[in-house]
Amino acid sequence: MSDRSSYVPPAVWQPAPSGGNFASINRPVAGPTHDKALPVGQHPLQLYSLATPNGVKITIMLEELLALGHAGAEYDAWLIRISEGDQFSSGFVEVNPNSKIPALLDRSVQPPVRVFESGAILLYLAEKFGALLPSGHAERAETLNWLFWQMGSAPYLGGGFGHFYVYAPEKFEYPINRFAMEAKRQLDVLDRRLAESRFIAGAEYSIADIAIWPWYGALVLNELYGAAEFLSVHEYTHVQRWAREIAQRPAVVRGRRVNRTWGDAATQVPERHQASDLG
Ligand SMILES: N[C@@H](CCC(=O)N[C@@H](CS)C(=O)NCC(=O)O)C(=O)O
Repeated sequence: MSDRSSYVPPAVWQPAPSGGNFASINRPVAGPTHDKALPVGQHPLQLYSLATPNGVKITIMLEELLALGHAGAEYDAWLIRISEGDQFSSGFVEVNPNSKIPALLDRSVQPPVRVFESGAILLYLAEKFGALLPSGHAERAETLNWLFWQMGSAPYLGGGFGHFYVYAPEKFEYPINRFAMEAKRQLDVLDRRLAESRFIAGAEYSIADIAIWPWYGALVLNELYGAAEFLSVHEYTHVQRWAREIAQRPAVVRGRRVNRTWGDAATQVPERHQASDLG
């Protein structure tokens, strides 16, 4: 192994420039950096987000709910440019004290309910509309197993593997090896599950699929980190089959476009306020 560092941690850590993508928005404290209220649209649900894997979980969920006929799931999706620090506005911090997208405000109830953490938002919406979360005790437990599996696992894929493979200022062998190992182990967990089950939690498409697909589905379709060859994703044939099936769902195609400001210009919908915004 190369890259053995001579770095010796000091007795007390001090902030230092780290380089790499996102270094400019990282800081060791929470709370707002500036006073700015969030915009509010006409719909009951106000989403403040960006089309990252965590963000599209919610726009896919909302588009699925609308496709199922839940008119109460109409939403305004406002763009939060995380690279410009929008997540540190006073208004955003009021909705999510953790300053990360996605964040949801449900104004259909008084007082309005704030919901942050993508898993909590998926669960909130599933319960509010009675959809995409089985009601049977065992099936519900299995769905929540995988929803929480995703919340615990994806940081190793995104903050671990993706960070060091793509965003870090240099290619460091130790963390890339460590997190590639874990990413492949997680893919194998999913592959074994999907060998026995059409969808993640069973026969029914659910919030577990919606949470997991934007990370692991996109990864095996080579739409995340350009790492398909590096991680030999062709080995995970069941994940591939599942990923392709979900990618074709119209609500998934629509949801992935909302709050998107990169890639093919024709597919970008930076803000969504009505169905016609998606063409
Ligand atoms: N566990 C959170 C993670 C959210 C998250 O990491 N969001 C990222 C974008 S994908 C973000 O807002 N980053 C901005 C920042 O760290 O300042 C969730 O699932 O909602």
